[in-house]
Amino acid sequence: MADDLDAIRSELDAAAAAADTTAAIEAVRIDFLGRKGRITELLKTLGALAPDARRERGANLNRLKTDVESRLEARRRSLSDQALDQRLGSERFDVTLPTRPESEGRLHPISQTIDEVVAIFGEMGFQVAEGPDIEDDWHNFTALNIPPEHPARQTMDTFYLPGQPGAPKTVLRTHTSPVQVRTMKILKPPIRIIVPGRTFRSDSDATHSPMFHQVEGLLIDETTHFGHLKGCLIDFCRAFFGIDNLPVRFRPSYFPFTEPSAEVDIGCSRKGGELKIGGGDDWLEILGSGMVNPKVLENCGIDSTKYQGFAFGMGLERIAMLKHGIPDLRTFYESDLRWLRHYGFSELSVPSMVLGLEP
Ligand code: 2NL
Repeated sequence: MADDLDAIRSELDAAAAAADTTAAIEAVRIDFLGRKGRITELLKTLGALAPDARRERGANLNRLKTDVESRLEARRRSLSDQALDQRLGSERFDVTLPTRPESEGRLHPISQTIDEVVAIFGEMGFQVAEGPDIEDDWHNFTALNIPPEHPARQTMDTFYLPGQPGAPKTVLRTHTSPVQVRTMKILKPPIRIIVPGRTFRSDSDATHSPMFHQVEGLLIDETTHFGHLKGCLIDFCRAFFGIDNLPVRFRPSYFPFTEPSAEVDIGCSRKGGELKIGGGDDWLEILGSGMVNPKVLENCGIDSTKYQGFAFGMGLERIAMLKHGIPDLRTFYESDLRWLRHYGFSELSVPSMVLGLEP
């Protein structure tokens, strides 16, 4: 009786070996195990046997059935391995080929300088704040203790927008300070922010553009004092210009929004008309600063008997020109691609002066 099963087994071996597509393998499966398949038909005859014979024949048939399944599965796997080997043998991929040329864009020196300044103050715990280019008179001037008769308010310095009758006067912000004003009105101290952004003044010549960029900073806490202002700005100047022992000098000055106020100079030399930052016996002004005037704190809803702080501001074009030797302010806004290729920065260049803060 088992002989007929051995015969089926050898027929299976031949059929499986001959099947060289998945469709052919499926046809073999149907031939043996399908609803009218040869093994299926044999299983149907079991009922006619005596119990002992049925048990033995049943076990043999079931073994044969699983053998068919595993034989066909092995055949399927061997076919797909063969197909893969063939692809790997015929397809070639040259990993030594150079990549296709791609043109990499450049970061504008203003964007790069903002990134650098943000990286340095970010290390010191400052956050970046932003606000609108169009401001009302109160946020741009009044809150900052800039009196109505102050020359900065004159039309010759400020772009006034055509107003609506009865509505507050609006201007293109002349500095980024209104963003600090808005932040003080919203946040409770301690406050540590820097505000980079576009600013506007009605002024245009070789060293002034009607649109330019500033970064201002503000730090307010209960015990903040002038020593903190000095330490913070000395660290900034040294990190930004990448010179560890850069001389930094604080020179008394006046701003309506700070008291006392100081201009900050860095050491430089001007030999033979060439400016060199660092050594030498000359000074170069790079930013303005001071302790926030208590009137400004009160205007912004901060208790000036409990809190005090310092603020500073600088022109981004100016510090970018000094650091990178860019001679002409007007070239910043000409969108000349040759200029950008020369003075621009790769997006992959990480602001390196973060390391300048390390001891
Ligand atoms: C400069 C001088 C400065 C500030 C900006 C400021 C802002 C608030 C309160 C107090 Cl909300 N001060 N800003 C303070 C001192 C100097 O800028 O030469 N900028 C180009």
